Amino acid sequence: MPATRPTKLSDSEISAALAELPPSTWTIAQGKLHREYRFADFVAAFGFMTGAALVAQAMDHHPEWFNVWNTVRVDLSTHDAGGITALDFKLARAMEDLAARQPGK
Ligand code: H2B
Repeated sequence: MPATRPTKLSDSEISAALAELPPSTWTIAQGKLHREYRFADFVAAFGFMTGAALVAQAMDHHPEWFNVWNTVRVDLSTHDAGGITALDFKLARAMEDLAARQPGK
């Protein structure tokens, strides 16, 4: 683990960071940064997850997620900090870039 991990963001910091993401994509649900992706099919969904897994491992910051066929539901929070941190927004932005490279529904 790096010597310093980001600290939990305040509600106003979260609102500001959400506003930087594409509209109507990520929300806050149960204290986590949440998004549901729909892809063309399972291969596209799993392609996205494969890319995201490599980014997550490189960041040492891992998503909670659920996949069924073309759908991937993602919940991001920083367990070590007990909430949402800048790392969650960094991973969300990387996921947006990866999702844009997969065929959508
Ligand atoms: N992922 C997430 N989402 N939150 C964490 O606090 C976290 C992680 N901590 N991945 C990392 C791993 C930690 O457990 C290791 C030891 O660095």
